Amino acid sequence: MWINYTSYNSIKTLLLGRRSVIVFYNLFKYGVCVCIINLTNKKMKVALITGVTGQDGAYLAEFLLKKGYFVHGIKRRSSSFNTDRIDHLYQDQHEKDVRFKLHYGDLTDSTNLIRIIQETQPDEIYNLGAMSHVKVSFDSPEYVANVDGIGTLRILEAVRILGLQKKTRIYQASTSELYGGLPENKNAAGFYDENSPFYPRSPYGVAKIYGFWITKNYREAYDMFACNGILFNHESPLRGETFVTRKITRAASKIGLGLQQCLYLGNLSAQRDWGHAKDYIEAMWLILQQEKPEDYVIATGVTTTVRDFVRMAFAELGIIVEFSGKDEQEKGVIIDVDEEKALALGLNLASLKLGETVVRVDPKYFRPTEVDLLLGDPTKSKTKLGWTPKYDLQALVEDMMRSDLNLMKKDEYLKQGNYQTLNYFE
Ligand code: NAP
Ligand code: G4F
Repeated sequence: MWINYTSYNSIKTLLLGRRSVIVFYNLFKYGVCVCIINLTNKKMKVALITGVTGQDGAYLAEFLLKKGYFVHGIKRRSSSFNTDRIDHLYQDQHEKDVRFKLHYGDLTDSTNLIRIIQETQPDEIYNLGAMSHVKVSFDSPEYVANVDGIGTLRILEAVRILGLQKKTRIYQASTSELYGGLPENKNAAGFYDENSPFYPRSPYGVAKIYGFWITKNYREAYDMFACNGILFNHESPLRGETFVTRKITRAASKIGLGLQQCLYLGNLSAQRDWGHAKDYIEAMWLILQQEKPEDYVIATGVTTTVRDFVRMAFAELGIIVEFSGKDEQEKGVIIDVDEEKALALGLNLASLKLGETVVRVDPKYFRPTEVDLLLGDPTKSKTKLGWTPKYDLQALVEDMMRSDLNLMKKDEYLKQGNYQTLNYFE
């Protein structure tokens, strides 16, 4: 009100023709004040992240905090600490200016979600919580339907019940698993894009397809700002240890350090479009900053076999692996060693012999139905969102290997000191 009042007075003075220079000066001064006040009083945006303890949740929380958001995260109650990935962000809640708060919750619990959303009044919700392992979804299909499918509905309904449709924007973590890798469903250029048909091949994919459509339906039915990010595989040093890339980078590091003999994998010929999670969480944010709610494919546009990922990971240590044999008999053997590279990393590869087998196939990792190939077309996200990923596959492998080698070196030191270390084999 005082802004209007002062502007009114200044204009009146101007019209009355008294000391017009001073009046202009006043108007300018007040203009500057208004700008400064507007900038400093600009309301802090509030985000709520489900799945904040996961790979993407951790990177997204850090990203939003850097952008000045107040970030609320939902974590599940567990019998031991499950916040490793976000502990560096967490503040003592008694301190001033705390901008990161965790709430106990679960996507299977509507009342809990309604209460958290009511308390936090978020401008943006990122629904990243999920049972996200495709192979495990064959073991617990009902649970995955409840969390990944109906969980999405619970978030959307909570926002509607609370009358927040016009305030709260919702990001739904959809997935390239929706496409199922059927060759005939690719576009003319050989990619999956926003218009490619879906054909999910796992209970996870089927649950996620419900999440996709219910998000789209609520957008159309209730005019909500609810969007799907159809994200292709994205990895990082924070990737869960049982996903194939992390399993490989951890095992390669251990083998290089002499802490493990052999890595057992499933389908080596599967092809994935692998990007870096740090790039992908930025795309999530961009999707919610647009004028209109829409769905976007986030991908690199390059696909690689599991076999080649193995080669790239070992090569980071100076270990050259080649594959021979077929199907279950296929194996990865050391054919060369770059001693200089290894030494520069502080590795002594003397115990590794040429011809030694370091990768074997174990059919227990095969899936009842497999997605053979994924390759996404990021044209829309690059042109409309202005999304520009910083990592290519080589940079991703380097980042993961650097991190896992450091991690495993800690185990090596502990072992040398006769302390016990854990294996965490799957
Ligand atoms: P992630 O590392 O497995 O994290 C999943 C998160 O969901 C964890 O915080 C987990 O909590 C939480 N969660 C699991 N069950 C829950 C429940 N019942 N209620 C509330 N939270 C629950 O997965 P991510 O790689 O970060 O992926 C994030 C999202 O993107 C997921 O929805 C995933 O399906 C989807 N997505 C991932 C990719 C990818 O390549 N990474 C690609 C496309 C889509 P705990 O820590 O307690 O287990
Ligand atoms: O690393 P993965 O388990 O990832 P998958 O199944 O592609 O799913 C991931 O990406 C999806 C996006 O497309 C997400 F929606 C989902 O939440 C998850 O993040 O397996 C990748 C490929 C598969 O073809 C699998 O059969 O690697 C093959 N693979 C071969 N050996 C293996 C293994 N996968 C795992 N996890 N472990 C193995 O030993």
